[in-house]
Amino acid sequence: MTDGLIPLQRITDARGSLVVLETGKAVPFPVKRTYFIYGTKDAAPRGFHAHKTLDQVFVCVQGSCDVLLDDGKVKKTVRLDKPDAAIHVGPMVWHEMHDFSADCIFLALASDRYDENDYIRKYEDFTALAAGK
Ligand code: T46
Repeated sequence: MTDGLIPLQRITDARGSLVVLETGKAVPFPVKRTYFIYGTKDAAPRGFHAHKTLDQVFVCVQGSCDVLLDDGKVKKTVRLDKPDAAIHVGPMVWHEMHDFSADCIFLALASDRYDENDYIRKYEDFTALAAGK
């Protein structure tokens, strides 16, 4: 479902740190869209969907959150709490983001443009599709 945390190249010098997300290296697809989430209110959870075809890489460039991943068989939670560690979430993985820190900036790199038809937003639809029904 996910290979776990992807270490990102971090270059630190006397001026501070620079972290690299590069297609073909940490990002296993050409990036067509980037978005970020910040200013989360009362750690309100987000996500609660799977994508039919979209590949994404997520990183908390500031702060932290927990990402619950569910492929219909196995559930696991990955904590994102470093600006130099990302996760890859592929198609047909139900994902939820929980416990955002107040300062969290959650960055997403996506393999395609926004398309609401690519979302599976009902968990029962997801489990049926994941089971091949
Ligand atoms: C995901 C998780 C990690 C757009 O118009 N364009 C966009 O590129 C995106 C991402 C969203 N939107 C609209 C759709 C909704 O009206 O922004 C609104 C909020 O989106 P949503 O409720 O889907 O937000 P999250 O945080 O639950 O999910 C988002 C992404 O949508 C999703 O692809 O994997 O972050």
